[in-house]
Amino acid sequence: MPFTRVVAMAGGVGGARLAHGLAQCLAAEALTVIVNTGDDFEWLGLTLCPDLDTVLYTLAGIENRKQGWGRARDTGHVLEALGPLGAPTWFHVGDRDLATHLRRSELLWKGYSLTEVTRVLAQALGVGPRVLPMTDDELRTRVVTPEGEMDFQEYFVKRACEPRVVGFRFEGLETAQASQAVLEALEHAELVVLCPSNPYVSLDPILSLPGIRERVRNRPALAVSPIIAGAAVKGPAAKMMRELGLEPGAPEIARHFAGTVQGLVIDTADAGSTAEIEAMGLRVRAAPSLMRGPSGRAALARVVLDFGQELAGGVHVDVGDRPRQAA
Ligand code: FO1
Repeated sequence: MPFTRVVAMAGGVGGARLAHGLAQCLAAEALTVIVNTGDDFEWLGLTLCPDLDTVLYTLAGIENRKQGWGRARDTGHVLEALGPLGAPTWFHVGDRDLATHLRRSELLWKGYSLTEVTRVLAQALGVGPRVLPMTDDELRTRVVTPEGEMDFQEYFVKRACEPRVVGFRFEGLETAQASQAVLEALEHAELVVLCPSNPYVSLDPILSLPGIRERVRNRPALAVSPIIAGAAVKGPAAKMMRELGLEPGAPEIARHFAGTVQGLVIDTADAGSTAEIEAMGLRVRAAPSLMRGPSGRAALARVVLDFGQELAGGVHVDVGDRPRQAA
């Protein structure tokens, strides 16, 4: 029997790619993707949700493949015109991408929740799986550095991840609540997948919301390591780990998620760490995890679903590709 209720948790590019792989293997209504909103920020008065957009564009097949974020075939006329007007131009918003930010901000101004707005955008873009922001409240990831705290996008884009990381703070965590839709999806999940996103700034904001980690613990759940042979496929995860005094590698990712998930998918390059990770009480599956192109995403998704089936202790699940429904 195929899975009918899989919940994936994702940040930006790596998470979006595995979500797309899962979408190729599951019926659209069988997949819910819960997305980090800790990277969200205000840009020229508009609300930008970079991880939500990366997931939406990737599931819609309209992402900029080279960058992983932003839209394919975008142009930069607005940004070019903004410079001489004295506006900040370090965050590269393309013209087509801007349309998403305008529409989202308009609907938020009208009083719709981020969950509702995301549903509208997903439908408009032809995205089949359900995409949920982790919360409708404001929670912002702040990066703690020796220079002081900074907004995530200031650290990530403006400063190109150069400042040394001392820690992270999720501003708003005292009051933010996971949305009802997120809590319900987790309660009914047959399998929870922590996608290969940055553990500290993409997945931890989601897992830190009240009620989320407990629900994940109570379901069959696995994580996919974003670190291959000591390096991050994309982004600053490995650099952050070194600066936090941790050794970048699959065992450290295992330590981070032990107690939350029961299984870890690691790259075949890290298969030598299997025994060390198993000693932490986790089950391990080694597989090629680089996700080259849509077929590489689907291949990793099949491994994840097969392993998930084993963790769920169920009978064999058919995890073969299904014909794609949307673009
Ligand atoms: N990342 C960059 O490295 N530089 C950019 O100028 C940039 C612009 C941008 C615009 C829209 C969007 O949705 C994402 C954008 N990103 C950019 C990516 C974003 O900062 C990161 O993907 C995440 O926040 C980390 O997951």
